[in-house]
Order: sequence, then structure tokens, then C-alpha cells
Amino acid sequence: MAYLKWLLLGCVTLSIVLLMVHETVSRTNTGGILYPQESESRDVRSLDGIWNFRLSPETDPLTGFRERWFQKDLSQTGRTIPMPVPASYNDVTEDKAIRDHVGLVWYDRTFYVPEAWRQSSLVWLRFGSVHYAAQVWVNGHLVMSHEVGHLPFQADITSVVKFGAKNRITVAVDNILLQTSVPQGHVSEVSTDNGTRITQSYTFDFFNYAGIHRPVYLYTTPSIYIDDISVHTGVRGDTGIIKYNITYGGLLRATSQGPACYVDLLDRDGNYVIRDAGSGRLQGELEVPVARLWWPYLMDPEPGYMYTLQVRLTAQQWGIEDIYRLPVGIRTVEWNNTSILINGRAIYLRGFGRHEDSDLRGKGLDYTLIVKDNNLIKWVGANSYRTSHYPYAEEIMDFADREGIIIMNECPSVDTENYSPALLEKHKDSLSQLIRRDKNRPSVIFWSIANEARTQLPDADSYFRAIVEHVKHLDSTRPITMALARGYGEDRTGQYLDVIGFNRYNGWYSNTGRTDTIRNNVIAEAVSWHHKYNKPVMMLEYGADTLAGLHLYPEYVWSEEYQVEIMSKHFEAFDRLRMQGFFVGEMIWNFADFKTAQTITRVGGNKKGIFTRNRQPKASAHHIRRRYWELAGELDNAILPNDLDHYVSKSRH
Ligand code: BDP
Repeated sequence: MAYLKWLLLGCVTLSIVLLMVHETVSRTNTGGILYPQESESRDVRSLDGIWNFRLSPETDPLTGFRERWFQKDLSQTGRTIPMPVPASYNDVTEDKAIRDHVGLVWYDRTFYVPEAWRQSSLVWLRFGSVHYAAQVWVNGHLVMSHEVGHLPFQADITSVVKFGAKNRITVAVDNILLQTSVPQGHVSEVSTDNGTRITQSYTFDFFNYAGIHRPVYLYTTPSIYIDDISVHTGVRGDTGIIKYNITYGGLLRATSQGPACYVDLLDRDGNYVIRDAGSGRLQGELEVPVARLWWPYLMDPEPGYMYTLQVRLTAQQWGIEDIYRLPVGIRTVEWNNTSILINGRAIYLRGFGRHEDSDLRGKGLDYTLIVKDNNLIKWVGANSYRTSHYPYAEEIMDFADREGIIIMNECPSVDTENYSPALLEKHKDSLSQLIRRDKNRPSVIFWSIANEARTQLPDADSYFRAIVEHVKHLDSTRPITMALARGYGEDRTGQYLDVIGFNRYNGWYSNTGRTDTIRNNVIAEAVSWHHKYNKPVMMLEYGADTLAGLHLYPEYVWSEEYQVEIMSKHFEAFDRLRMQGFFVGEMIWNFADFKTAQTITRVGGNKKGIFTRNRQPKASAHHIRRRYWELAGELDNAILPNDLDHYVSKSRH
């Protein structure tokens, strides 16, 4: 009985969120989600910093709603503590109750809106992501509700802000995952020494960090504004083609003429390549003579070449002009039964699965970490990664665009099971939001629709057919994949995918310690997937937990030596598979160690990283570095760094 009460409570919390979504949909922007940007017509202010924070009482989670905490300063409702934004709240204090809290938490802060913004400006509030569900009030007015973490949401808050005065923003965050959330989770009760408590479980292993994870921006647009830009690029001979489509927002009188739109194209150095194109139309096509193409890292001496599409929207009779600058990379993506091609050249992926995860910050955006990770990716000679198991911050994706890192862009569906119509809608919605956000990014080469879904279940067939149809409808220019973990014999979903990705822990979860079983098993499985579906195949996860500094020889599980050995066995398999013509990539699990839920199988987290959580290399990082660079040399004629091997003797150098 009590169990049901708690379960219901979780549902109640989320249904309040959903109810609010419907109530506020008219005010919440459902159009584009362009990244906030300063321009001649736009102003941006960050609301990052120290916010006030408090938990909802665990035994009465809905108090904050009943007592309308959003109508006063949070500090007037009880004791608050300082909380950094962006950050996960879990690891910032010494309090286990905060780290392991299940349910609602509350944040607030005040901010000023300059008087100068009153003239002709709309004021927008945008969150890069809040996990898992959020409701936002400004000056006591509900302005936004959003569900599914890892994705941005925004609203026009002009009608509720006070210009030239102090304003208050309040955010309620719910971390409860249910059978109809993406990803799925489960709440139940546990009998403790202090009475019955609610507890949350999930089948995925990464820690369910929560909070305001990414930057919060206040920004302005003119009253008629560029709402969204979509680009598709192509190549004809040495001419680059950019097709664009612009939508605008704001209220025009029925009688007035629509706004006119002009586009310019600038090269990487800011020089005009094309001026005033489009003759006022919202759609058009640019022809870029002798175009510099966007190439992946190490496939070209200047990878990640980005132009800037400068869009000017003018509504002359109102004297309004809005300007937005979108980075654009010109490239093509094609695929067939055996290969993926970028700009007509076959690619071979060498990369990893990753997590947004670090000490203290959890999943909170951290610029130092982003730059460090980016440096390590390049140091290792990787050319790709999967955003396992959810969309990564836009600030991270910007690096991938500029550096030429190939992204397999994954939505937050992990271990999907208990298929239902409600879950299907949510899953589709997460992909709509992801595609809306990342559709213009040249680095995004694949959409990954799920990780390790239970694809052997009868319902998986129609469920994933519907998901694939949905994605194709939104974007047919990129191949769709999924990280499959059920055996090829029982899988029901590969038929709908363009590329088969599989995860398998040979020598770790199966045949532990028997590295002599790896090579043939990997080859046999990859070949079988290809035979079953006649599609390109790649390995998206393999690896071994490794405690940095643990050395055991001959190789023994958890040691650095064992991780290296396991990798070498896979490398042998990959090289033989590469000769068969359908094997398109290898991604080790994981880039770095990361925090998990508490289980007896993890010692302080998942340790399959080639880097420690602190981003220091294990022996495996040096090992994979040698392989990834050698592959880049062999396949893309990359020039190898001269420190891949340390000097040993004259005969070797
Ligand atoms: C795989 C999951 C991944 C886990 C990994 C592991 O896709 O999220 O971290 O197993 O157990 O099945 O290390």
C-alpha cells in the first residue's frame, strides 16, 4: 500500500509537470532553438553563478507547490544553501541526503532586466538543460515546463518581466524516472531505521545526476525575429551548395507584408564569400565557388572548416532588423550496404563512448573539462565518439564541429523495455528535440536512437519501426544506428537501421579472464550481423574495468595490463574484419572513468576509461593512441606525431 503511495507520488509529480506543459504551451517557444548569440540586434546575459537551493521534504515532496514557494524568495520558505549553476547538485555538499535525494529540489535567484531592453525587444529565457524535468517561474508566473534532460528549452518571458527592476526566477527540478520517461526508471519504498523512504532504481549504470546542468541565458530579440534556420549542404564539382530555410517569429499585422531575408556567407577569416543573396526570400540556395569542405580530423590538413551564414531579417515598415550568424560546414554524407562516405570518401571510425561526467560537477558544464577532453581526443588520434547515452552540451558539440570530430548523436533512451504508446511518444519527442537542436551541425553524421534496448521483445519491432520512421521524416540525410546488445539471432530491429552497431564485453562480462576467446568471437559476431542485415557494421562498446595503478602480470582482471591485452585482442579482430569490407568502426568503452549508482560490481564507479576520471592516461590510453594514429596514417595519410614510441635503440628509430 505504502509502496503504491510513493509510486503514485512520483507519477503525480511528473503529471503536474505535464499538465503545466499543456497550460503554458502558448507561451513556451515550440519553434527553433538557436543558440543564444549576441549580434547588432540581440543582447545576451548569463544567469550562471550561485543560486539558492533547497530540497523538497522527502516525506512531503509536493509542499513547495501547495505552499507556492515560487511566489516568494526561496529563502523565505526555509533554509537554503548556495548551489552553483551549471552543475549537478549531488556532489557539491557533504550531505548524503542531497546526493541521493529522490524527487523535487528547488532553485531561485534574482536578476535585473535593464530598462533599455523595453524598447522593441522580446526577452527570452533559455536553459541548456535541466535534468530530468523542470518547471520555471518568473516573478511567480509559470513560464516553462520541460521534460527529458540533456536538451534545451526556452520561452518568451517579455510579458512577465519587470524592466528596469529586480526580477526573480524559481526552478523546480524533478529527478524521478518512471516507466514512461526517457530513460526509464523505477521508484519504490525502502524500510529504513528512520521509517519508510522512497528509493529510485534504474538499469543503466551511470549516476542519475540532476540539477541545472547547462548554462542559463537571458537574451533579447527584436519583436519580429529569426526563429530558426535549417541548412543542407551538398557538393557539385568543386562548388559547395548550401540550401537554407529560415523561419521567423513574432506578430505581424494581417495586412502587413512578410519580412524580407538576406543572407551572406563569410569564410573562416570573416571575409565575404557571398553577399546579399536570396533577394529577400526565406528559402534559397547558395553556390560557393571552390568550396572548402568540412573534413573529419586527420582526413585533411585543415579539418572542421566552418563558414558563417549571416542571416538578416528585415521588416522595413516596422524598422526592424534581426541578425543571426550560423556556423556552417559544407559536406556530404552517403551510405550503402558496406560503407559510410563523407565527401565521397569512405570513413573508418576510431573513437569511444563517453559520458558528461566529472568530479564535483557531475554532469554540469565545465569549460576547462570541455577543452581538456577535446585536447585528449585529438592527442589520442580519435576521429569520432558516440554521445552515449544522451545529447551532450551544445558547447561540446561546437568543438566537434570546429575540430572535425564525427559524432554519433544519441538520444537519452537506455535499456528501453516495457514498450508502451506513452513511452513511444516521449522517445520520439526526445529525438525531435535533439534533431531540432543539432540538425545543422556538420559533425553529426549519425543519429543513434537507443542504447541496448531490449530488441528481442516482440513489441520492439513496431516500436523501433515507428522511431525510425519518425527520424527519417525529420531528417533523411543522415544514417540511423543503435547500440545493439541482444544477440543477432533474437534481434528484431536491425532491419530498420542504416548501420548496425553492437556492444559486447568479450573477456569481461563473458569469458572473464579468457582473452584467448576474444578475437574469434568478435569476428564471428560482426560477420553474423552483416549476414543477417546486409548493412555496414561497427563495434560501439567493448572494454574492461581497470583500476589505474593496479599492475598484475600475467594479465589479470582489473589491472592496466589486462585492459591493454583485451584491447589488442579486439584490434586483431578489427583488422581482420576491415579486410572483409563491411566493418566501419571501433569505439572503446569508455573515454574516462565515471560515477555510477552504488553497486557491488563497481569500485568507486565504472573504471573502463582509458583515462581516469581526472583525465590522466592509463596504459590503455597510450596503447590506443598508437593504434588510432597508425590507422590515421594508413587510411588517411595523416602525419604521425613523433612521440608515439619512446626511444629504445638506434635500430628502431
Ligand atoms: C554497457 C552499457 C554501458 C555500461 C557498460 C558497462 O551500454 O552504459 O557502462 O555496459 O557495464 O552495457 O561498463
